[in-house]
Amino acid sequence: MRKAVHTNVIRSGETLVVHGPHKQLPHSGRMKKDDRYDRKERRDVHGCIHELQQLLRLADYAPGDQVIFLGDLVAKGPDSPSVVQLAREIGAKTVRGNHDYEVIRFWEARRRGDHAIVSPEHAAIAAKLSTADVRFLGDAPWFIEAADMKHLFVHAGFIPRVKLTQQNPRLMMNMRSVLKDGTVTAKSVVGYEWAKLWQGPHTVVFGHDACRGLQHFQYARGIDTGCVYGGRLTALLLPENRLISVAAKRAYVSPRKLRTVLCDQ
Ligand SMILES: [Mn+2]
Repeated sequence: MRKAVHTNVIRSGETLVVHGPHKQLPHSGRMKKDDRYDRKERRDVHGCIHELQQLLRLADYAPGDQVIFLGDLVAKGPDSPSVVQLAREIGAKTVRGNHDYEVIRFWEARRRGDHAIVSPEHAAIAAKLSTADVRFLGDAPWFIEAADMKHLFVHAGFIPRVKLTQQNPRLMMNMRSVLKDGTVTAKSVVGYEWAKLWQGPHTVVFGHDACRGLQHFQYARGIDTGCVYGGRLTALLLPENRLISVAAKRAYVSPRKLRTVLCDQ
């Protein structure tokens, strides 16, 4: 049974919208300071619709709860269009993931009559999404700030000791590590976790790093637990600050690929 206290809803009046790859300045979807919310759940879904539905049930989701995805709703998994459709139906928000970006880039180029070089997988997903689905992904900001709760939500990460207004959008979708000489890289299991070096004051919740899995540092939490590789789909419930997860039904992409493509780089 649902707890009666969970009844408030976030307003999204100040969410900024960013279209396309040509914008160099980062933008955020900032929520009003007086917004209230009960619980937020966030995750890298990668088309795993079955696990997403199961996780929402486990979270005791009910209309009025605000769900925030950490990007990469699409690609790799079995049913990307259903995931985007479900996200829209429940009034969720999402930040932009690197795979979402590829799909949007292809869709927008095609609409302009241009060509965009993307993988066949991303092109196929773009063809299957409705216009409303693509707009939902295309409207996603690079990051979302919940000012009242001191949390930031981003797909991959932020460069430590760099102001939010000077963060690089491409890195926000792709970065994983910082090398000893300060170089920021998309590689995993080299150098340091960027999250370890992040000094707040916001606590950042992020995905994208399935190779490292759960990360819990003073001011950052990584919750990509590799569902699409046969791991788990994880959500962080706020304000309880509680992790919940469900096991993947199966590995949709070989776990060996996770190791060779990401971890061993
Ligand atoms: Mn990603």
